[in-house]
Amino acid sequence: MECLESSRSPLPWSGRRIAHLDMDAFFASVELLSYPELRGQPVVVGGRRRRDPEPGDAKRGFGRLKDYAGRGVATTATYEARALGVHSGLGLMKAAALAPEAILLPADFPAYARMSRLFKAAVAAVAPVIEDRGIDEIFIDLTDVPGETVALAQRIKDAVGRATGLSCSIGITPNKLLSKIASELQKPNGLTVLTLDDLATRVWPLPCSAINGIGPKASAALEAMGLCRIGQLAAADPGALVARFGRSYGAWLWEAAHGRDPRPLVTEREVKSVSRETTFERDLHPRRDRDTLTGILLDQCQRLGADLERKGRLARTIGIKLRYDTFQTVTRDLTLARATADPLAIRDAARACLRRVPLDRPLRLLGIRAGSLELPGASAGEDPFGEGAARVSGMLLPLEP
Ligand code: TTP
Ligand code: MG
Ligand code: MG
Repeated sequence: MECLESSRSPLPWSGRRIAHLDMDAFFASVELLSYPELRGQPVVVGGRRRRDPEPGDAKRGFGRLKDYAGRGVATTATYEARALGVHSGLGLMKAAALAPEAILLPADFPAYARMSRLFKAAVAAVAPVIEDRGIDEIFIDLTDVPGETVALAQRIKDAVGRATGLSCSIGITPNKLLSKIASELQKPNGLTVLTLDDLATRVWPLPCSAINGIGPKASAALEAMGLCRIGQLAAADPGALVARFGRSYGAWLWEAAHGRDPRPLVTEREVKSVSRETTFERDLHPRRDRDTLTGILLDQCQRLGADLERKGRLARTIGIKLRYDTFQTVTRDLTLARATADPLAIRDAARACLRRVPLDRPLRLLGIRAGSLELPGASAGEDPFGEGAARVSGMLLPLEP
């Protein structure tokens, strides 16, 4: 409580009004636009990629989860399927045990990308300061947009609905951290406005894992310290958090629990880097789990390459981030002779970085980052380090928390 007082600003919005918008059951909802007859039913998206229709498909009808055999996972599920326990990341065979009659649809990524562009354009027409957070979510800075907060949020939801036929959930608070929490609170089709005065009643009762950036491992470690709820984390001794989680993450945990987050929105024009990172379900050892780690790295490189392509940028620097089982985090980066969006070139650079960090402890997180982004052709012909040469720098990268 004491801490809450000290963070309270005389302005109800601490000067800022930040929205987080996240589409509801996004992939599944896009599918329902094509198959309205499935509305109200449990529907799961996942498994094989979409193929061209074959003769007899129409007669066979929709596939059911119970008929699925394989190692695919659910990418998402309608809220009707979630009520039966199906969620993103769940193996489809396990999902079939919970919801055998649920309809299984293959993913159609180009369709989701199209809808993603449409909803973002619709929001931009109402409020132009947007940070793109991925296929189905954005932050919107409403500070300078005229209008009462709830009415404005409703206008944005209506604009998204008109442009796509889809529903979304919006959270509006003084910062990105709280808005990301708020948008989840009343899903689907939610509209949640919180001020710092609501912190104790609406945020502190939530589990620590409700904070974006506190994954399963960190929340387990917090739980072991007796800190299960955000309110308990806020009341914890910040020194003990730093001792357990390191100076940067420990201090961030405490600030986050107090609802403090000064980060500005990073708008498209200002994108200086793109990154992908994975926190593992269990700690992975660089030697014993080498194959798994190699697979994860390659997957990240492919995703990063696709991110760059989508943004129409090439990267001049590639960085890696590792977090050890101790929560200590190290980063390395490398400046390339030639800007690239090629996943294999990104992988080679990441491997060169990895050779420069100690790999003797289990890892809980691996991330890669593409920085010094430029437009294709921006440095054509210029190759200060010679063909294929790369300059390695040991600088610590300020990667996102
Ligand atoms: P989310 O916004 O996390 O989930 P969602 O939109 O399906 O549902 P919610 O209403 O809770 O927001 O993810 C957006 C899309 O990203 C989701 O529709 C499918 C895809 N996705 C995956 O492919 N794998 C995953 O593990 C997750 C979480 C999402
Ligand atoms: Mg969503
Ligand atoms: Mg999302």
